Amino acid sequence: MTKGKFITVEGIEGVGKTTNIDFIRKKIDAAGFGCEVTREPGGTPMAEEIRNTLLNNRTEFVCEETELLLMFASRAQHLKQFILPKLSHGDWIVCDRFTDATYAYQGYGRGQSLANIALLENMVQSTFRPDCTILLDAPVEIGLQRAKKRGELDRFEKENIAFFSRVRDGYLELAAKNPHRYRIVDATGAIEEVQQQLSLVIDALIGTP
Ligand code: Z5A
Repeated sequence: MTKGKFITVEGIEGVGKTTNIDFIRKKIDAAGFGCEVTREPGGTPMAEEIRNTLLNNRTEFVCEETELLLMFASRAQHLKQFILPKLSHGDWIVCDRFTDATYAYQGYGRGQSLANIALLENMVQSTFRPDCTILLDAPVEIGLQRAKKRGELDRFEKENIAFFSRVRDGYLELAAKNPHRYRIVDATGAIEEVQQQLSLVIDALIGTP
């Protein structure tokens, strides 16, 4: 059986990851591949418990190293319990955020060492990397306006514009460093316009062995 493809969807909050992932899944399904949708942090019962620990609002100060290590603890569980077995079974996986989010948020956003993140990435993933990373990109003000419409904000969503600007710039730098893997989609326009661009990206992936 051919190994499935691992597609990650990234971007700042509110750019439309959740909205567009179902569209991507339907296109892959229509091409005749099994497709699973998952997310990070989370994706298995234990990893979802770690997600709650990470996202819950709390009065206790959260140490940056604790946040970074919990992201990778959740990822290790998700990768070994869910992602790798599904891919070897031939399924495609669309994942709402993965390790690029750690570089963007904990690295560029919080200022944690990118070299330490790379060490943890190699420890948890060895050489495993996404086949394609779709970066939904929009100005921070647009993303935050859309995210706020949804109601109560989690611990990350309460960060300020300067933080999200660093995260967005970080993603764009990661995309520039990894052009073979990244596809940037302009997420500023209407949903139909965004999905036209996504169609081209997914069609190209489906057509690639
Ligand atoms: N995090 C981290 O720090 N490090 C890591 O390694 C990982 C994660 C993996 C949880 O992520 C948090 O964890 C996240 C980063 C951190 N921080 N935050 N905040 P998450 O992915 O679960 O949560 P999120 O980023 O907050 O996702 P989101 O806010 O749900 O955004 P979204 O999925 O990109 O947006 P959406 O829900 O699809 O759309 C938002 C609204 O906009 C909704 O009402 C849509 O109908 C609307 N929308 C979407 N597209 C459009 C267009 N094109 N036009 C108009 N309106 C639109």
